[in-house]
Amino acid sequence: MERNANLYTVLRGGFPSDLGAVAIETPERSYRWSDIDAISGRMAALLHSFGVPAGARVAVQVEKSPESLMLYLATLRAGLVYLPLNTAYREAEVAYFLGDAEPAVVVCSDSAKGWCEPLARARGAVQVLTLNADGRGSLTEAADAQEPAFDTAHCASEDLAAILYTSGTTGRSKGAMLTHANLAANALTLRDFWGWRADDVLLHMLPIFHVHGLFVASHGAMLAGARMVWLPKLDVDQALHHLPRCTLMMGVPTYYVRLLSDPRFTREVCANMRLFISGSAPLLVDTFREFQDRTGMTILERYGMSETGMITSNPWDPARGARIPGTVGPALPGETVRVVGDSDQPVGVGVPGHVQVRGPNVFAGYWRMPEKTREEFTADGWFRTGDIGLLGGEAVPDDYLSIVGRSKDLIISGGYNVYPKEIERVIDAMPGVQESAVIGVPHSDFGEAVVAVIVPRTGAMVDPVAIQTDLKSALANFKVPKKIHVIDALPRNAMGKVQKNVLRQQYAALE
Ligand code: MCA
Ligand code: AMP
Repeated sequence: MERNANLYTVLRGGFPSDLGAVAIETPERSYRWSDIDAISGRMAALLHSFGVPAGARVAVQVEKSPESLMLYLATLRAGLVYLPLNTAYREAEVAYFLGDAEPAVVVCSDSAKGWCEPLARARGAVQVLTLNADGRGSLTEAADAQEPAFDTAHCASEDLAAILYTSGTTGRSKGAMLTHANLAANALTLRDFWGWRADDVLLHMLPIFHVHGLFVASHGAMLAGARMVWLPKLDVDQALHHLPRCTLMMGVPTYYVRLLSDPRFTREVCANMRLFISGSAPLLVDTFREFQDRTGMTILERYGMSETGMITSNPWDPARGARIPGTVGPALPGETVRVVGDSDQPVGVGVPGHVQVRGPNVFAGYWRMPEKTREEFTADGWFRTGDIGLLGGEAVPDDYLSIVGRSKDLIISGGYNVYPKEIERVIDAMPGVQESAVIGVPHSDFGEAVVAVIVPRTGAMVDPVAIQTDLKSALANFKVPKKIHVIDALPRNAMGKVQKNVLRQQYAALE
């Protein structure tokens, strides 16, 4: 029989021989490596007992807890497909994901069960379970009655492990299908490229419904057999408390901006740290330099996507090269990156173009969107990232990539992606609104902030505060514009296209 490509088997291979050692530490309690095996085993046995077929989806919208990580591992072990959902998503957003992915099992918090269960059942879910921030709920209660030993399901490399929804430029989210082999390839590469060690202690403060916190951070620690200090979210006080005994931290740029804004964040606090990693959004060169001045340490910036996991990274090992601010480093081993013009022909070094990638990490396509999948790949198999970048440049090695823009209309706010079209559609449907344009403007904390510019219908009055309130009930909070401007007409070019660059300049001064 072919070797078991189940990602859990790969991760399990990294656990230390002493399974009694602490694997995850929260402010309240610790979990040993043997607990990961046992708790994920009991949960996998429970999922298995539902009799749903291999490849069925398990959709999860819960607060971060060690048990929510175990649920992810259990889903892998049972041969099912994990579908994590941002806890900020509102009912209408969740309804879309459940309708599109048709999960057999849905896990939500007790407080959301009232609205989530009918939605899930109406879309074919056979089981709706709960898991709360304290790790309790009907899921853990039922799992406790199962045996801890569970034979991890046999998977082929191309079997799906997870579907991650990433918004589309049309405003309709697409499910990126990631296989066991995609995730394993990226995790093993990063373990070596970042020099993960068994004695590392990772400060884990990222949410685990996205690639960064769920895959990049957790997989790395598990593969290295390294301990995680597990906090529910970014909390600067907690970070300052735990950093002195940690060696590694990952965050979106906002995490570093917030640490630097606290004078207690000093060289002494970081004395035990060996690596700070930033990604998901551009790290400003000013933040990079201020961090160096304050701590004596150099942030490592890397670049990735939901569809691909990590693509490029500045080196950890100085023998491989320097960490250069404003760049995201060379392609990771085993991957190839190219920068091309509009006709997919590579452009020269130092010339900006579309970034494309190829490698074992690149996803298997968008869930039930074969047409969209075809569009996003070139005829010879390169994935179009939608980012604009350049290789090399002044005082930068030729294989280092810099991200200089995006061809996709995307705002990244505090590491969360916001697609203007989705918000414009909701605003445009509101009474009194003729049309709208949603843009991103520079923001000192979130990197970019969402701003809406609205044109009322002739004779109508629109109230920005009322619009913001209505948007909050329809959309996740991070998508709601921090500011709304009402104007008479949107600037358009000769082709009639809205000139968002003009609006971005005009409304840049948000703060
Ligand atoms: C919270 N708010 C936000 C955001 N987060 N608004 C805009 N952008 C955000 N990211 C809202 C809150 O709902 C609240 O609204 C107000 O802003 C202030 O909230 P605050 O308490 O400051 O927020 P927080 O709870 O501290 O969260 C900020 C955060 C969080 C810690 C930066 O957003 C975060 O953890 N971001 C990480 C995202 C991430 O993991 N991305 C990885 C994607 P109100 O005042 O109205 O109540 S994976 C990826 O991109 C790829 C693959 C990659 O390369 O990694
Ligand atoms: P998502 O697939 O939703 O997780 O978002 C992926 C996008 O985040 C990429 O296509 C980039 O636009 C952006 N991104 C991730 N890392 C970086 C980085 N280090 N610098 C600039 N943009 C980044």
